[in-house]
Amino acid sequence: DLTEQTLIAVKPDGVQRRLVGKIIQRFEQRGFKLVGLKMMRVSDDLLAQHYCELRAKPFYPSVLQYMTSGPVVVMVWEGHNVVQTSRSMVGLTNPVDASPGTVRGDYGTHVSRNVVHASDSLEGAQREIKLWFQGEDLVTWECCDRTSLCE
Ligand code: YYY
Ligand code: MG
Repeated sequence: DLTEQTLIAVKPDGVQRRLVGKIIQRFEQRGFKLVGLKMMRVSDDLLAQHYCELRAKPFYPSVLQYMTSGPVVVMVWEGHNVVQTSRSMVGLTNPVDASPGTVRGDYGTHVSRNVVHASDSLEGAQREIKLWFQGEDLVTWECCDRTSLCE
């Protein structure tokens, strides 16, 4: 079974700019299944764990400050190769490098305001989903069209 799950989050800039619906729509249209969704303010502690790999980077303090400045919408999407596919749908980290047609290439304004987070590997996705969601907050449901979606 090649079905994977990944964590996608609309960052504070995406929420402020009313892009949540457009971003959800892209993942639905690509054939992925939404299995978790919530809006929340992120605690410093959760964010520090989420971005633990960036601790030594010069931009780390500003990332923490920005990501806690307003609510985020965090989601778990499921489907065949969803981790890699969603990275390509989201585009490169800096919007100046992100191709048009990607979320960051269409909506991103600056590397520090790049609209969305997407897990970068299967292991990363599993770690992040555990961090952001309790198991009982993920919903199992059947797609009526699952045979055409290669779930
Ligand atoms: O996975 P991705 O979000 O594409 O990039 P990361 O290298 O994991 O960095 C996480 C996050 O940090 C990025 O989305 C914006 C911010 N950031 C920044 O503010 N300035 C940089 N020079 C690099 C990253
Ligand atoms: Mg990353």
